[in-house]
Amino acid sequence: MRIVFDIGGSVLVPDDPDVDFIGKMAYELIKISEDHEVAVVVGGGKVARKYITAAKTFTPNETFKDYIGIHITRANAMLLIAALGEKAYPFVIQDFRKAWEVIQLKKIPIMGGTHPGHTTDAVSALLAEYLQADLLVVVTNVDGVYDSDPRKNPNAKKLDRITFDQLVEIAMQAESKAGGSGVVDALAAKFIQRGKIKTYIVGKKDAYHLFDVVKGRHNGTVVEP
Ligand code: U5P
Repeated sequence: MRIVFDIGGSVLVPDDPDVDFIGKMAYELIKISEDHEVAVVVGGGKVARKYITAAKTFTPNETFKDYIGIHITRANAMLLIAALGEKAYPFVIQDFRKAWEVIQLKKIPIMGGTHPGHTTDAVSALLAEYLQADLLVVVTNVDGVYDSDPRKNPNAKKLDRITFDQLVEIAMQAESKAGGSGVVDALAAKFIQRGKIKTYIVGKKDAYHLFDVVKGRHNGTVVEP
């Protein structure tokens, strides 16, 4: 299989870099890459948001702030590259076509952000579409997609299986309420729907055994037709 991983920045770097987690995930990714083609997109998370908030003091320019966010995603990507050692291409990839080229070299391409105006969720979905990936695995702070925000609603129910259309619907609702229900952002959901990309949305706990996750053994949400 060809598999794209979308690793949330706050999963990798909650406050400080989670060195233990990054090491374990790198180990799993290397194991997976023995049987599959692997590409990874890393987010900026909380650190990016702290920098963007700080920059608000000095500029109202949203595009400028997105560029700051992109820099943070690339710093996080460098950490994963360090953990993957020889198996990773040593530069953060900025172009989907280059990611394809790196896969042909039997190395793992690691991306962060690409252009202002979206998040790394959207980058992951586009990369998966471009590479015609068999599977997109999204690792987020919440352990799957819920019918409402589990951090606010104790009765929120996790959805084991949803369709592409349901994903878009839930992502749009979550975005309009500016709350996280563990779902990818609305633009990414649209790309997943457009590309008909089979997607697993899982939490950090599952990410410790990514090797099992790609085999379908996880507690997250499956998104399929
Ligand atoms: N960002 C972009 N373009 C990208 C990826 C990220 O502008 O392709 C910026 C956004 O401001 C985003 C921030 O909120 O970096 C951190 O990325 P993420 O962790 O939200 O994906």
